[in-house]
Amino acid sequence: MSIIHMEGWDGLPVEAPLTWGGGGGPRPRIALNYMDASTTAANRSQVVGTGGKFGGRHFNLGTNANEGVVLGPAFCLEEVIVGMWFKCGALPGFTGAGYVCQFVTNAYENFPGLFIDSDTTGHLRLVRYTTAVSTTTPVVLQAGVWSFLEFYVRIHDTLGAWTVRKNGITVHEATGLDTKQDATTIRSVGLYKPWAGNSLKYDDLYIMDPAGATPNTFLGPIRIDRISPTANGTTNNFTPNTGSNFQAVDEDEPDSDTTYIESSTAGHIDEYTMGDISVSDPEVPIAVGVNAVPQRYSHLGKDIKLRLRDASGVQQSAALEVNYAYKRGMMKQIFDKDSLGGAWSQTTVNGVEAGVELA
Ligand SMILES: [Ca+2]
Ligand SMILES: [Ca+2]
Ligand SMILES: [Ca+2]
Ligand SMILES: [Ca+2]
Repeated sequence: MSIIHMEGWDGLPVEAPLTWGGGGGPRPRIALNYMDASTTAANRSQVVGTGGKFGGRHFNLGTNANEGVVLGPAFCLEEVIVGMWFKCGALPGFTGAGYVCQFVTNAYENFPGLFIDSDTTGHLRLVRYTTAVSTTTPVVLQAGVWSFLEFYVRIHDTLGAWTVRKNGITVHEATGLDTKQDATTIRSVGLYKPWAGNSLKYDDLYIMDPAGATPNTFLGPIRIDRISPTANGTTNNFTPNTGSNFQAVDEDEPDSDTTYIESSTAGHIDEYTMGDISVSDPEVPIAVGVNAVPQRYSHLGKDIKLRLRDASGVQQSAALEVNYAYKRGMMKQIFDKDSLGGAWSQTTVNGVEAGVELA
C-alpha cells in the first residue's frame, strides 16, 4: 500500500479539542489513534465544522501558540510525499519549528528533523532542525487563499532532496542536500504552529510512500468525499441498541452511546451499503478509506478488523487494538486497490460495503 494516510476530517467529531501540554511532550495523534475530548487544555487543535476546502469540516490549528498534532500511523520511511489543502490567515514569516508541515523523526514524536515554513511574502524554505537547506522557491503561499501543496522529501546526509508542487504544478526542486539531522527516517507528518494568533487550516490531506506500489507519485489537487451507511449490507451479526444496524452507525457526528452496535463474539461481521460519491463530474477514485469509532467495553473486549467489500471480494485490515474510549479509538484503514488488486472506478466505489469484523 502506497497511500499511508488520508483525511478530509469530515467524519471526525467537530470541535473536540486535542490535548497537548506543549513543549517536549509527544503530540496527540489523529487517526490512528488518539483524540481527547478534554476542553481544559491550554493548547487546542480542533476539527472545525465550517470553512473547510471540501465538506465543511477541516483541521484547524487555532490561535494559541504551540499547537501540534501528528497524523497517520508511524511509517518510518526515508522518502515521503505529503499533499494537502492549506490556508493561512496571514504569513507570519520565519518563526522556527515550521508551520506549513513538519517531518517528525523521533520515536517520541515531538521532534521535527525537517520542517517547511515561509517568509512573510510566501517563499517556502526547507529547514533541517535549525539550518535552512533550501530557500529559493518562488512565491508559493498567499495569505487567506487555499492552495493545494505537495511536498516530496528525502532524508539523507548528502542525497537529501525536496520537491514543491502547488495546485498540481512543480514549482521547486532541489537535490544533493543534507536533510538528515539525526534519525535516518521520517516517522510521521506533523502539523504544528509555534506562534500565537492567526490560524492555520488544513483539509483533504494525504501521506504517501513514493517507493511503494502505485499510486506512488503526486496526486495533484484532490478532494476527499465522505460516504456514510445507507442500509444494512451482506452480513449483519452485531446487535444495535436501537433501530437497524446501519442506523446506529450512520450519523454525521459520532454520537457515543446514543446509538451503537455491539458484539463480543470473535468472527462477527457487520457490513453496510454506503452512499455514492457526490460529485457528478467524471471522477477517478484513488483510494477508499474505512473509518470506525469503536470502544472496548471491558478487558474481555476484542480488537476489530476494518473491511471493505466490492463486487469481486472483500479486503480487510490487520486486527486493530480497540481502546476504552470512543474518541481514542478512532481508526482508519486505506485501501488503494480494489479487491482484485486493480485501480478503483467510480462504479466500483459506489458499490462498496464498509464494515467491521471482531478479531
Ligand atoms: Ca473536509
Ligand atoms: Ca546531516
Ligand atoms: Ca452511533
Ligand atoms: Ca453506494
